[in-house]
Amino acid sequence: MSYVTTSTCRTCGAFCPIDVTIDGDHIEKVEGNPRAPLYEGFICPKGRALAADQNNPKRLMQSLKRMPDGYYEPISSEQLVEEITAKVKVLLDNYGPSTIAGYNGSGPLTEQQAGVTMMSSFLRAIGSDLHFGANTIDQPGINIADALHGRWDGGAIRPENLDLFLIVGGNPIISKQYFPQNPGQQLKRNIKNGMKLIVIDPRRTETAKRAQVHLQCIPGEDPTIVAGLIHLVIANGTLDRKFVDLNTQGVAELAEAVSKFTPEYVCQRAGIAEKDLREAARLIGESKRGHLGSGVGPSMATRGSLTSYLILCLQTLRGFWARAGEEAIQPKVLLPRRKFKAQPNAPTPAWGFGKKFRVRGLQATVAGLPCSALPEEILMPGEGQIRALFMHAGALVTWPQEELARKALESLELLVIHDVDFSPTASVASYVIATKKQLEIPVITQLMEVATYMHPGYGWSDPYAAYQPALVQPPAGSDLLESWQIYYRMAQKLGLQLHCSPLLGADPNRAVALDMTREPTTDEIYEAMCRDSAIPLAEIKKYPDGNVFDAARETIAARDADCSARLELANRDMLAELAVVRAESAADRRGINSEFPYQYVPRRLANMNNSTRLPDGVMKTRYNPAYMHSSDLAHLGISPGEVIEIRSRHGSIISIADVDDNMRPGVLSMCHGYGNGTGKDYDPRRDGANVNRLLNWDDDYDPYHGMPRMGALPIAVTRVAT
Ligand SMILES: Nc1nc2c(c(=O)[nH]1)N[C@H]1C(S)=C(S)[C@@H](COP(=O)(O)OP(=O)(O)OC[C@H]3O[C@@H](n4cnc5c(=O)[nH]c(N)nc54)[C@H](O)[C@@H]3O)O[C@H]1N2
Ligand SMILES: Nc1nc2c(c(=O)[nH]1)N[C@H]1C(S)=C(S)[C@@H](COP(=O)(O)OP(=O)(O)OC[C@H]3O[C@@H](n4cnc5c(=O)[nH]c(N)nc54)[C@H](O)[C@@H]3O)O[C@H]1N2
Ligand code: SF4
Ligand SMILES: [Mo]
Repeated sequence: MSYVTTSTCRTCGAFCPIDVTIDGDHIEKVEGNPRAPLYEGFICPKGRALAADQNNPKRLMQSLKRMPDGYYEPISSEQLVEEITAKVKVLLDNYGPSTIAGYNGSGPLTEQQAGVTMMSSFLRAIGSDLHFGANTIDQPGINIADALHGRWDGGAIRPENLDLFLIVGGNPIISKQYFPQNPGQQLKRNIKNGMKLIVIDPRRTETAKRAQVHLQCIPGEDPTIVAGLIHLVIANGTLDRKFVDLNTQGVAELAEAVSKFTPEYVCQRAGIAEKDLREAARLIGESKRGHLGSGVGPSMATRGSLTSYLILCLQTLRGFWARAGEEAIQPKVLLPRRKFKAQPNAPTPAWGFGKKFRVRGLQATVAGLPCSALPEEILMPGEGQIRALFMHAGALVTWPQEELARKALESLELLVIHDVDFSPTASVASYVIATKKQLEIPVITQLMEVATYMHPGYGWSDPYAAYQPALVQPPAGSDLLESWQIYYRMAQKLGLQLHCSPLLGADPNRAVALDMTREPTTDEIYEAMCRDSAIPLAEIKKYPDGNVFDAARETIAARDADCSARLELANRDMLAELAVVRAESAADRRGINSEFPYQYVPRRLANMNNSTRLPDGVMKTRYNPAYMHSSDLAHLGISPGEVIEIRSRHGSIISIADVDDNMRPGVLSMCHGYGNGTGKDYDPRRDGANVNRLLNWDDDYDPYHGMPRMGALPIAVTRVAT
């Protein structure tokens, strides 16, 4: 007899509430939950595919061990813990803790929330501070800019009150970033209520199609365009004088720095029409309650920190921040209460923390440890060489420079990968830990509250939270672990004490010491992670559809009488970088020439979340097409569906061309997370292509967080004779 129960989809950060039809331990169907608040029953194709995913015949049922001949043999979870612990012990004894690192990717982070805390606690317990993540190949500039500019303690304006939203290189309708709950409907409703939408993107995206103004720019020109907008807003006399005088410093220096970013210069350089730029500036200047954000586009195009910094400056110049007496967005529910105040938090240092890596002189920044140091720190002999890595990610298809990633991961003395199937990255591991899938694990929504500390585009503007239990048992005959279990069991065997706490926003001294004599349940770990939460977890558990908890609403308090903090509009490093932009030759910087006449840019696809793979036959296309404008395809003599070669100064891939007249001519758009095949068996129509082969860690990397050029990349495109 089948029945319907509720859960939360954790495939991406939107955390949509779902109705799950179950028969015994078989998931029959997954639909949106229309009774849940805020989401209006929304679900995307990936959410619906959870049923097929759960029943994927290719899923890992047992953990695997790499044998000396390179083949993998099943290993029991008991034996696996035994062997991995023994290897860790040898490494600790011989080389010390700084040779052991952990890495959490993004998909696994949302699905295995207890895993992150426990990996982190384990590393701390052995004395290693090497806990890496994907943030420094994502949007680290947002964190850098926040620190350099200072944060408005009242937070952003509530989305339903916005009269303007500007997005630079992001596509919320597909990615959900900035409008995580049913973005299409939210945007539609806001626009109907008078909100103006401005999109800066070389592609006429699903979001751009709804925009009043779409600046379909040349990739990589975001600092130029935002500087031009700042120039116009100041020149038009539309800055919020009162707000600026009370809360900021450096407006005169900023005005001077952008003065040469005249509309003529900006539009000529960025390939956009002057009337559109002026219209955008007029809308920004006229609006009272705006929000300006950015996605991965400008971050991947290099100078992401500068773009994010300029966006914050523009937002502040217009006073687009929530004021005293208003209801705050992103209040905490499963985290300790956070108070909001209508005043600035002064800037803080952004980079140069802790150990200096041997690679490119990189250090930790407010965006975390530099991912770009990791492959070479694994390969480089000597003091500090990383010899063991615990990884929960798809690195081989999500890190730039696949060849180097492969070489580094294969050279490790111990590489432990958590995985749900035998992914490309699993295929280089010493051990692959067969991991439970999301509907076999209880869920809390805490992680997306944590995410608000790192990125403004996640979480809920209302105090929403949900908990649902695990819905089904893993398949009969399987031997699976949740990702946290290995860390607890190793700690137990090594006689170490682990602690459990939320990742951010909590008092570290209040972390819960776990009972190391009896293994906790996931629910008990969640209890510990939610210690001191604004609403007790037990209360949240009473609402199987999730709920908005009015008791957790927060009103923004008035400014302290003695507040003297100011938001910084003229950070020296940022303005120096801006001066470099203005002084350089745009053509040289872009690197377009007769050998590489096109530009590659990143994008997300509706049917794929990073490198999380869906079972065969669920989606119409399995691969990641290379989208170009029809005029470019005609010029190259390529028809849609034909096999092409894409070549950059660093490498080449074989892909399948597709037509999209929403592209700016001269630009090729392609999604990451696919394809790691080579040789005769490789079929780009089955496997897709790994765009990370086109990239290189040394290419235009950021001097602080180390993220290299991952977009606005010069490429050549040719037809491959079949
Ligand atoms: N060229 C290029 N590269 C990029 C990007 C880009 O735009 N262009 N984007 C970057 C960004 S923003 C990010 S966040 C990273 C993301 O990349 P990663 O941080 O690597 O994260 P995912 O791709 O989500 O990780 C999915 C992998 O983890 C495995 N896995 C193991 N356990 C689980 C589990 O419990 N659940 C799930 N779903 N998977 C599991 C899956 O099988 C799959 O192999 O990629 C970055 N890389
Ligand atoms: N369906 C789906 N949703 C996802 C993900 C996924 O893989 N699939 N990944 C999740 C993750 S990890 C992240 S970080 C977020 C990212 O969220 P978004 O940033 O919204 O993601 P994208 O859809 O890649 O949007 C980037 C946009 O930048 C544009 N762009 C490219 N280069 C440039 C440039 O130089 N300048 C400008 N102005 N624009 C440019 C691209 O055309 C694209 O439309 O999405 C999350 N949500
Ligand atoms: S948007 Fe799709 S993948 Fe993301 S949580 Fe919602 S249903 Fe899941
Ligand atoms: Mo990301």
